[in-house]
Amino acid sequence: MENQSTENIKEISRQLRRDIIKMLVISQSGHSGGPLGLAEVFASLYFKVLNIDPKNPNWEERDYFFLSAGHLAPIWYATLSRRGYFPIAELSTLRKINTRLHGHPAPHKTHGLPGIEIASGALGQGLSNAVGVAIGLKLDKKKNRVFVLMGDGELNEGNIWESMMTANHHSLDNLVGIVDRNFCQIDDRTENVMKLEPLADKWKSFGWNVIECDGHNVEEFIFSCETAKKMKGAPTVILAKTFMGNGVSFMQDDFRWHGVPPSTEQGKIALSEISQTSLGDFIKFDWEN
Ligand SMILES: Cc1ncc(C[n+]2csc(CCOP(=O)(O)OP(=O)(O)O)c2C)c(N)n1
Ligand SMILES: [Mg+2]
Repeated sequence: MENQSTENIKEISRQLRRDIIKMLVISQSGHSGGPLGLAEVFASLYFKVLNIDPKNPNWEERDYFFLSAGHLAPIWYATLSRRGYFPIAELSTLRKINTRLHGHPAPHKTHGLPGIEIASGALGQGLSNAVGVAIGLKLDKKKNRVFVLMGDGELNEGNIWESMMTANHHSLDNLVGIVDRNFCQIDDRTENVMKLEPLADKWKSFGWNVIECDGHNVEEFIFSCETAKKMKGAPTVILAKTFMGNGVSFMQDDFRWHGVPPSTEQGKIALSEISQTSLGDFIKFDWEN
């Protein structure tokens, strides 16, 4: 497990946002809003919380991570490369022909990336995948944990609620769900498309422990994960409040940025708003100084 300080994790979060903007400006295709809103969550998971070994992605003792909402791939790709799963320069191949950085994630064995266990993109399936693995680990008396990240709009999928029941039925205290609670989805605010509130009460009524936190506050999010790990007898969900497009003023909290990339001009502004870090960019545009 990497054990970075919270200050370093904040620095890494800024770098991940820069990476996302650059990947999307280059590809001119892909999702901006959700990925930008998850920089602190991914930096905290991969640089503090998860028990993983990037040099040995299939390590038997690893914690499993599933990205159920596969369209959030750009933040996962940026994080995996910064954590050492594959070369950082490869980020410039997002959505290109023959890339391993597909629009939606694919596992290594099907020309995807190391660290990706299963394909996602069809919403609603990741929690079922995670429940299956968590049951298997329990049967094998293993200590590995299973983390799964879902979008809030994704919770409209009925499949999610079936696996919520299953996780409770099997007392899966080795399972941690994380919901990206940004109140936005593909074409409107979540509460206009399909009302989710009172969301915490719904998870509780399905037998889950519920932790609510600020998904942009690294200390709070890490504390929530550590608390979730200690819970016994039932699965835990972390409802992480985030803002779509966080860090870029003209994208912030605006569902219209769900699935479009910034133009070059917009990318320039975005990068100027996301401060430089000391970690180093994978590409410098000619308009950067
Ligand atoms: C089964 C299925 N239905 C519909 C879609 C199309 N779709 C992609 S993302 C999305 C909205 C997801 O909302 P949310 O999980 O909140 O993600 P965010 O907009 O916050 O990034 C939809 C409906 C899909 N990918 N899979
Ligand atoms: Mg959402």
